[in-house]
Amino acid sequence: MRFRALIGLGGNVGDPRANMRLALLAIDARPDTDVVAVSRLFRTPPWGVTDQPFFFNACAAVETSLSAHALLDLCLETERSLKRERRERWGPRTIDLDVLDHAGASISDERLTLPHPRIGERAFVLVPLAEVAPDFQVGGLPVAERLAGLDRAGIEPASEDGSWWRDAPGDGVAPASL
Ligand code: A4P
Ligand code: MG
Repeated sequence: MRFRALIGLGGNVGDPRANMRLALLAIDARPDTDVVAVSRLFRTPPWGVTDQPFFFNACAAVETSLSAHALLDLCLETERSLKRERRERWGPRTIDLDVLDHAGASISDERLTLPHPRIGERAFVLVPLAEVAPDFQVGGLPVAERLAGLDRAGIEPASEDGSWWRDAPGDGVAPASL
């Protein structure tokens, strides 16, 4: 059984683009999961706690045989691997990988909430999400309509297209090292 799932990526410490790229390459390299669409990379003003550096954000659509919880575990493991790798080698780095959707499932347990509860109020999620899943419903409205009511000031594309994770500098860094 293959499921369609949506993942939100973000980071604001060190080299978020490089970390997001490594995360997507590692996920795509797995036999059970294919990355089928990636948004452009966006530079986004910090939301929530505003006294921190700008973020980079993107969204990806994947096809996976993993359950929602197994996909969450993959995201958390990938985050941990990148943080550990980067902390040892190059100083502080961080990356966040959120499961935004897993085949439309509604889940609410101590580990996982789906759909991700705060998508609807976050332009830094909705702007990239609109590129990979424009019809995805957030609180009963398609992403594009949901975005219409939100402040997207300061959110700017940081890549030409959705291929930034395949052709970025650093080729030769083996995702298998994760
Ligand atoms: N968890 C439950 N449901 C999910 C889900 N659907 N996806 C649990 C992922 N995780 C889920 O996650 C903590 C726990 O949530 C996980 O272990 C999992 O079991 P976390 O991402 O470490 O939580 P957090 O970061 O403390 O909380 P929160 O509110 O999710 O923060 P975010 O979403 O990470 O926000 N501004 C901009 N411009 N761009 C950003 O990316 N990000 C944040 C942090 C703040 N401001 C930002 C951005
Ligand atoms: Mg999070």
